[in-house]
Amino acid sequence: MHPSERMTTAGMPAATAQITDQVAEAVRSGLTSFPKRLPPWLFYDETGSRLFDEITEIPEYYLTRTERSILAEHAGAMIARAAAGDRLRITELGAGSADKTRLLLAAAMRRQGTVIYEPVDVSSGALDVAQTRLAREFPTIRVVPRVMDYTGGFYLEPLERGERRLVLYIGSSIGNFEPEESAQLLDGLRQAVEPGDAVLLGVDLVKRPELLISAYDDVAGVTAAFNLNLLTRLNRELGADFDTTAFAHRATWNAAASRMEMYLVSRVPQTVHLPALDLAVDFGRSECMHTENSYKYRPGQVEGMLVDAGFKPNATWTDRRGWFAVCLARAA
Ligand code: AVI
Repeated sequence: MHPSERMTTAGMPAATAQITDQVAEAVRSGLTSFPKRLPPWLFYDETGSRLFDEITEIPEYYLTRTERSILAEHAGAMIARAAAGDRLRITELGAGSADKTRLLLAAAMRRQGTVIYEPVDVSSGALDVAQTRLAREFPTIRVVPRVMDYTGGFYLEPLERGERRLVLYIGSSIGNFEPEESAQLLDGLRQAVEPGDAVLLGVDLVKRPELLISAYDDVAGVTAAFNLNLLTRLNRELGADFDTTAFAHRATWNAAASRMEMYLVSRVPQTVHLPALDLAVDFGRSECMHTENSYKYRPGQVEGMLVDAGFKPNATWTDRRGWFAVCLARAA
């Protein structure tokens, strides 16, 4: 069912009703907090996922392009190091980055002829798309999708004899979690894998604030549309009456916390109604509602996070400008 068809929760399939409840709870708690906030996972409805794909192509958003260049140059070495003589099974957290994953899968196929690829995502739709695309491109690949909300913990299928697992967490996705959440995620991952298994983590590095700010506030306004789409989603799913023209997109660099922050700023004093939550919310002029943090790391910082979680860093690759890092570590 398309989300726009969700008028009420009565009679809906249980899974859909549950997702709507999760949205309702997050929105109620965020809009009744001070300062107001909405969680970044709300960005990714159908339109938001499409807008994010567009963001990865805009000139200012260097992240995807830079990480892809690192993978294009070093995929063979990454796979060889991770495999350490064994057959690799590749597990990826999030199925959205299949485009870059392809470079690693191709390197694994060259090395071992075939590969078991387990994309893990909360959305079965995203997994279906990844599976169809990859099966077309790599006829001998075995794609085994897993629908799982890995932020709540991991369950990974046991390996077969002679196999070693490489878990991919690329695309700077870890940067959207708070430090304690990312530490928890890496701890959970360490507990779910076997000693000797590997993780490949892609992270964005600290750089000049102008570069960071334009990556999150592009001239064409794609990131603004991505941010504002959150309000359109609440209008559709919760019957809210957000006027998207009455809010502005803002992206700021918080040097002390080492993160980009995104906000929706109320242009005027206004009251928004959310009938599904039986809630009316007042916004003052220029009041900021926080929608995302995107952490940027210093060289060596991510290796430290991996060590704290029980991994042993093996190698780190960066681009020539030192803008992005891909770090391989092994479960100790
Ligand atoms: C998905 N995530 C890594 C993106 C980022 O850069 O934090 C989401 C994004 N937000 C604005 N532009 C892109």
